[in-house]
Amino acid sequence: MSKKKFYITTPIYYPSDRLHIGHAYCSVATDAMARYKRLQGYDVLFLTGTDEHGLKIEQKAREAGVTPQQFVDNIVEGPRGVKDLWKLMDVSYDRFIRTTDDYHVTAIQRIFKRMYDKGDIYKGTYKGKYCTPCESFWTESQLVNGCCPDCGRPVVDAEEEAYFFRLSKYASRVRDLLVNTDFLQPRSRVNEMVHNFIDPGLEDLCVSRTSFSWGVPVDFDPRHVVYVWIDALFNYTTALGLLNDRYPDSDYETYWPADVHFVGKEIVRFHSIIWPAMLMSMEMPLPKHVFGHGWLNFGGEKMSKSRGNVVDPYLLGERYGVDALRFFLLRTFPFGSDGNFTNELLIQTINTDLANDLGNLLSRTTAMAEKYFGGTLPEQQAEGPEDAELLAMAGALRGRYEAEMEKYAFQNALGEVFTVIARANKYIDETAPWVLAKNEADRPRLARVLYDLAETLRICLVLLRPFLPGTCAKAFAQLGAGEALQSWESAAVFGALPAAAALHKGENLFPRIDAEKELAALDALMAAQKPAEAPAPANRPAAPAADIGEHSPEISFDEFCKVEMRVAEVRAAERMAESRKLLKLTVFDGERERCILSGIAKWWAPEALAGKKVAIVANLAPRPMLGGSYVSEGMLVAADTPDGGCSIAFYPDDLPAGSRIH
Ligand code: ME8
Repeated sequence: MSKKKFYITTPIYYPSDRLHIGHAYCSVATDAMARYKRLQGYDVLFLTGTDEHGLKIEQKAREAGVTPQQFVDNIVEGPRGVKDLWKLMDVSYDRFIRTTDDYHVTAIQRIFKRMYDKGDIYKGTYKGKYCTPCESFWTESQLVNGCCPDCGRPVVDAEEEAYFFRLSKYASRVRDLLVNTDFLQPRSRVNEMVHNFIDPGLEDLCVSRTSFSWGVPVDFDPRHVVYVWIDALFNYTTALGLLNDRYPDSDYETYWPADVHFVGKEIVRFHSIIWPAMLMSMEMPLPKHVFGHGWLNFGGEKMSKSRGNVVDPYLLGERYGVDALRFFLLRTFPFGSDGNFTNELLIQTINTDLANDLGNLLSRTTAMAEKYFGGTLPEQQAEGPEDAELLAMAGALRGRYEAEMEKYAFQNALGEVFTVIARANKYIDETAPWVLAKNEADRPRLARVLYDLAETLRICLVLLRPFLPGTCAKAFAQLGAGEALQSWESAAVFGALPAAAALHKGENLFPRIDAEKELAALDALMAAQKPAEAPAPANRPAAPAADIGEHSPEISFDEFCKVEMRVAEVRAAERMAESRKLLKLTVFDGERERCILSGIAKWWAPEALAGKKVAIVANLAPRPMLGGSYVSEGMLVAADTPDGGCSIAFYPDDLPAGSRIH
C-alpha cells in the first residue's frame, strides 16, 4: 500500500534583505509539521523558496550597484543567506523554488496565457492614483490623507494599459469557500476576509505592470511583466512540475492539492481570495487549508529593518543552540495569534522548560540509573501506588498531542508534553528514589521507578522530535532507545522500552543560563547589530532636523489653557483593514469610551498599547476620517523620534483615566 501524502509549504520569502526571526518562525513551524507527518509515516513534500521578482528587488539591486539577479543570488545562495539560514535552523525542506528559475518563468507564462485564452485575463486600462517617486499605483481608498501610503508624497491621476484578472467572476465561489468550509484557518480570519474584502465588492485585479521590468514577461505582449503575486502564488504548483519540465508531472498528480499553506496573516488575503480564484480559473483543485499565523513583534513593535529592531536568528541560534530557539518559538507563541518576542522570555523558556524540566529529568534519571544499578535496570521490578497516574498520563499523551498538532496548535501540543514531564518530576519527589536506594529490599521498587521515568521520557522525546531534532537524537542515546523506540507507533504504548533498559548519563543537554548576565550580554550584542543610524521610514520626515528649528507661533497662556489634555486608558487597539498607517484606539477618558484613529501603525503594534495609560488631546473637534467611515474623537500625544519614528509616553497604571495634564 502506498504511503499517505502530505504536502506543506511556507510562503516564498522576498530576498530583498536578510531574513529575520519572523521568517524563521514560519519556516520552523512548517518544519515541525513536516517532521511530525514524517514521524507518522506520511510521504511528505515540504516546499519553501524565494519570491525574487518585483520593483523592490529591482530598486535594491540598483542601490547596491549590481544586477537584480546578482542581488538575489547573493541573498539566497550566498554566505549567511536564506539557504544557509535554513540549514542552521535544521529546516528539512524537500524542495526549494526560486521564482527566477527558468522552469518557473516558463510555467508562469503558460499559466498567464491559459487564463488569457479562457477570457479570465483581459486587457484594459488601469486608472488610479500614481506616486511617481515610488512608481506605484494606488486606489483612492489606499491613500493616506490623499497621499501615497508608502512615502507620504502627493499622487497624480494616471492611467496605463494593463491586464486584469476577472476576480469579480469568482467572488461568490470564494465567499462560499471561506464561509462554508474550513479552508481558511484560524476561523477568526474568515470574517475579516469576507467583511473587509469580499462583501464590499471584489474588483477585477490588475495583473500586469509596465512600469518596471524585473519580472516574468508576458510572452505575447512583452512590454508587460506579470504581477508578482501571480508569479509567486503559482510557485506552489510549478514546483510540482505544473506546465514545466523540471519536475515530473507525476509530482503534481501525487502531491497537489497541498494539505496546507502556512502564511503570515498579512498575506492571508492573497492566499484565501486571489489564490483560490485563480485556481478556479485554471480549473485546478484547491489547497485543503490555508493557515494564517500571527506576527512576531519585538519589544511590542513590528520588526522592521528601518526601525533597526529585527531579531537575527543567526545570533540566537549560534548562541543558544538551534533546538532551543526552535522550541522557544513554537512553545511560547500561539501560532494563530501575534506574539511579542523578548530576550527575557527566550532565556526564561530555555531555563524553565529545557534546562529545569526536561534536562533535569533526563540527567537525574540516567544519573540515578548509573549510580544505583551501574546503568542497566534489573528486570525484577515492583509496582507502587504512585505509578498509576504517571502511566495513564504518559500512555494517553500521544493522542492528546496528536489532536493539537492536527490543529497546528504547536504551543498546546508542547504544553501536553510538558505537563507529563512536570508530572514525572513530581513522581521523583513522591517516590524519593534516594530513600529507596538505602534499603536493599526496595531495589525492585527503585528499579521500577527509574524505568517509569525513562519510559515516560522516551515517549515525550518521540513527540518532541519534530521540535528538537538534534537534542532528541542525543537524549535517545542516553536512554539506549534505538530507532524502533523512537517511532510514532512506539509512543502509543507505555512499556515499549525493555525492562532491562541500559541508561547512561551523557552531556547536559541544556545548561542553565545565568539570566541576568546573559540578558546584559544579549542586549549589548543586539545593540551592536543595529544599524548605526536607522534610515528614516519613508512616510515620516526625519523629525528633529526639520522640526526643532521650525517653531509654531507663540500663543498666550490662556490660549494654551484651551487645550485639554487628559490621561486616557487604551481599552482596545487594532489595525485597520482600510489603512496601513492608522491604528484604531478605543480609549477611556475617565467618563466615556471614545474612538481615536492615530497614524502610528508603522511604529506601534496594537498589543503594545492595549491597557496602557496615554496622553490625549480631549477637546479636539471630532474629525471624520477614511472617507467618513470613522470619526476620530481626539488625538494621541506622541513625540517624534530622531529616526523618524514616534515615541509614546505611558503614565503609571494607577493614575486614574481622566487625570488632567498641564
Ligand atoms: O510576503 N512575524 O514575503 P516576505 C511572523 N513574498 N512571521 C513573519 C514576520 C514576523 N514579524 N515577518 C515575516 C512575502 N514573517 C511574499 C510571499 S507567498 C506566495 C509570497 C513571515 O518575505 C510570515 O510567514 O514578506 C510572512 O507571511 C512571511 O514571512 C512573509 O515573507
